[in-house]
Amino acid sequence: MPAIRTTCAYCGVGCGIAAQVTGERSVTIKGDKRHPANHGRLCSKGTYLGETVGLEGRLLHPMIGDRQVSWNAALDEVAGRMRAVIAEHGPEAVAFYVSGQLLTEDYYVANKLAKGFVGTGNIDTNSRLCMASAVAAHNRAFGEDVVPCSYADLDCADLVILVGSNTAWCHPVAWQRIEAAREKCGTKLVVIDPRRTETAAMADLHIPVSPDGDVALFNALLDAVAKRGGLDAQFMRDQCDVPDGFLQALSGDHGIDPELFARLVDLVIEHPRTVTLFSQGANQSVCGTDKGNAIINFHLATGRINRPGAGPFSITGQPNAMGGREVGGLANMLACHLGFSEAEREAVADFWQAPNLCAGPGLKAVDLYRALHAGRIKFLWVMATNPAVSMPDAGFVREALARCPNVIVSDVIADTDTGSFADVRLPALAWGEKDGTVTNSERTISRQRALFAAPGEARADWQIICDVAGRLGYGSDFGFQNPAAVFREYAAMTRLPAQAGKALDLTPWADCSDVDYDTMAPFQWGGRDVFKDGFSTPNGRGRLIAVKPWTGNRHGLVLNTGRYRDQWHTMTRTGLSASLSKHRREPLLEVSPGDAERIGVPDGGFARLRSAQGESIFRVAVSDGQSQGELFAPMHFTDQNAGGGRTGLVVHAATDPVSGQPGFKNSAVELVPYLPDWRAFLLTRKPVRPDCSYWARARIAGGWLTELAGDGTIDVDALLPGGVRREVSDRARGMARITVPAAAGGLEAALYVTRSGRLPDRSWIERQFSAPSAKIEELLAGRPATPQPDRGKLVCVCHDVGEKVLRGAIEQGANSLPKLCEVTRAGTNCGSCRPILAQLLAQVADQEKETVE
Ligand SMILES: Nc1nc2c(c(=O)[nH]1)N[C@H]1C(S)=C(S)[C@@H](COP(=O)(O)OP(=O)(O)OC[C@H]3O[C@@H](n4cnc5c(=O)[nH]c(N)nc54)[C@H](O)[C@@H]3O)O[C@H]1N2
Ligand SMILES: Nc1nc2c(c(=O)[nH]1)N[C@H]1C(S)=C(S)[C@@H](COP(=O)(O)OP(=O)(O)OC[C@H]3O[C@@H](n4cnc5c(=O)[nH]c(N)nc54)[C@H](O)[C@@H]3O)O[C@H]1N2
Ligand code: SF4
Ligand SMILES: [Mo]
Repeated sequence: MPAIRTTCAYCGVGCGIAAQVTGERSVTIKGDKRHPANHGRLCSKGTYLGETVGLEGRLLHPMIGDRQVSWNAALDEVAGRMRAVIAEHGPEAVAFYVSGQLLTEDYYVANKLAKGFVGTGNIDTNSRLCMASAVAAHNRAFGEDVVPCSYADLDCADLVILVGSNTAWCHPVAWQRIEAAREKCGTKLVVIDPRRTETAAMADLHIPVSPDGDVALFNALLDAVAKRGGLDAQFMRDQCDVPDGFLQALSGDHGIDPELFARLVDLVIEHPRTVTLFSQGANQSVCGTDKGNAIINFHLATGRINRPGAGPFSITGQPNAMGGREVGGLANMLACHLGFSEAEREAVADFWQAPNLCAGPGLKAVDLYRALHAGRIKFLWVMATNPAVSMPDAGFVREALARCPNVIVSDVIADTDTGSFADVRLPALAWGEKDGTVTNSERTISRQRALFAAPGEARADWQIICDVAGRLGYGSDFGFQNPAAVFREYAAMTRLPAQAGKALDLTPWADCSDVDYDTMAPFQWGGRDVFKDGFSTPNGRGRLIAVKPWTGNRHGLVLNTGRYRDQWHTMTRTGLSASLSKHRREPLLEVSPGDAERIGVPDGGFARLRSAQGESIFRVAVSDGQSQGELFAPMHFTDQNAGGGRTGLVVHAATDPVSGQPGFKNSAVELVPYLPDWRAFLLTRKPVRPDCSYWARARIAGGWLTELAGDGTIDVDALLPGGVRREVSDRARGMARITVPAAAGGLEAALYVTRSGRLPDRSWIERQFSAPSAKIEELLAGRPATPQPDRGKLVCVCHDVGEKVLRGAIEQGANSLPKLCEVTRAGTNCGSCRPILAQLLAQVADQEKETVE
């Protein structure tokens, strides 16, 4: 069988994949060399997609409560509940909360149903948590939500500035492109991030900006560049609207180490071809829209836009965040880049022949859940997102979900934190089964194609929505036969923005055949110079926006949150992969050495993180990448895989006044040490959900590794499966090592507990667990009889190479990245560990320098 060309399930880079189906639910994944986003490259998450396509944990049948029902019964139930709420409370009591992980076709019909037929503006998306500030900044500056850059600009820029973007972890293939440009053309790299991330450690210049200090920084940068004659006066005069006194009002006050700031200004003056790539450190802020405009101002005023290698480049998170923005999935947009003016409403009503077009914008996510909590919304349909985890102040959101009398959840996974609040759960097709289009960060539309038959009774999201629409009496408006039919209608609808002078125009696809759609090759709408004939504003000019530095409160500890390299969001799919689970196994709270000392939380210990919203326990990781007063926690962990590490419970729900996007990266918090009575780890074949104050579970080869900590006595019987046990314990030290041998000679389970001592090395025990026979005596001793070579901390997941092995190779002369990769094979597959390899090289070189001196 030939490989099927499709698109990665994860980030907004939107890499093409060539998938070779090898069995009923198995597939070999390779990068698609012909795809313009990646030219064959993939990161770790894309590479290991094959480990996540099994049916483990899938929701395969419609469920009302805990009862499996037929599709007819489930759809009747959903439509019946919705009709009853509309009849009694009006359409505005109905809300949809959707996701950038839907395909464009799903998104299009959801938006059409909500805004045109149910008549509620209350359809918002998790893109509110992600891209809303960039959208608002684009609309203010360009008159349309358009990203004026392409990945190819990264190849030919002289200077790349990353603002609030951990690109090496979150957009790894875009990062590989930046790396290649640096190697080939000497492109300079600046990273603006409060943390020294792996991305920042690789930069020519890292600016550890204070949380939300970006507007001040970019205003000051523009001021300094202006003073050094770096403005493009002609571009400003001919193509921009500049508010009166704009330049004079810029303050030179940047709050950065003056030496670092001077280096930044020099780099900018010396390198006119500049791309500023920004993501959540910019967007997820109470001043996120202003940050976006401060960045765009800099590009407009210096003419660093609409030319190769230059522009403000907002990079999207989810695979189809962009498609959702295009069809109009945000509550404050109507459809297809149109807003709610009388003329726009009329055009849309006419196009859809909509009986109930909503009157105006609906509620944005945070307000939507407030209305749910207050009982104003009585019906909520959640699709392809997990708000019980990912919304800020998630405890409040859980209360709101619990109060709502009608919660419908469409998901691919049976047990999710949000699903536990559902009255009806609908099984959707997952990546590898669904079929449609996505748009990536650079406006390239690609096909996601099905690799496998639909499992169980799962159905496509667009189909489920149309099925419900039919039951509401709108069958003829939602009678699409396939995703191609939805795409044709959407493409036809883009004549409305095109007629309104906007760039979004897919009308050539309006009458494509099913075959055209099936064979669609990736294409970029708007082209590389989308604004070459002017911006989308009424007068065609770009707008500089006067933005003021953020002056919020800055004392006490603040919590910054974000992502791990190898996990995706709430881990429903990446958490299934043993390879991806190696990188970070627990929710770590990263604390600066000074704060750790002051608060008394040692590395590897535990701490309780508290805020006005809620609290959770984390494992502490002392990190010199953190600045004093700033903590970092991952967003990924959920009730399904951890007790503790629940970041969303702690984050505040303050939002940007323009975009409504939450400020996930700057919450006031407190930290107190937590000293458990005991600590333990457990290896089991089946997943466990222990009852103790802290636990976190990770997938390993052959089963699960669970870390635990708690008070009182540990309930061994609740943790271990039945069967013969072998045990070694030392009551005085509160130490126990228990194994459950398997009949066939392997290991069924093992538990290691201590009250005050050290726990043994996990990696050796883990290997025993996946081996066909286990050395039970050695397992009870907690170590191998003959000492094993210590490979050090795992660095390369793909080729299983540890830090000590790498250091050894460097000392043996593999003193450059290519050499080190060649000798050890590390970094030669997905490339995600290459930043760490580079850091190791630099560290060893520094150490050698010190010894010589
Ligand atoms: N591995 C992985 N990749 C992903 C995802 C994933 O879950 N896992 N999710 C995808 C999605 S949906 C998204 S939105 C993207 C997000 O991609 P990124 O935006 O790169 O990821 P984050 O870790 O959320 O945050 C980026 C950085 O912002 C910094 N930051 C915090 N506050 C500030 C500030 O005030 N100013 C500045 N300049 N920086 C600040 C943080 O320290 C952090 O390093 O990743 C996508 N890719
Ligand atoms: N603290 C903190 N919180 C954050 C962030 C942060 O940086 N810090 N970042 C925010 C950002 S940028 C984002 S994008 C969000 C992401 O947060 P979420 O969207 O809540 O996270 P996911 O785990 O991606 O949720 C997707 C859900 O849809 C299911 N699913 C997957 N594919 C399909 C499908 O095809 N159809 C259906 N119906 N379901 C499917 C998955 O099983 C999963 O339950 O989190 C936000 N929350
Ligand atoms: S960079 Fe990685 S996660 Fe993102 S699309 Fe490409 S392979 Fe997928
Ligand atoms: Mo996102």
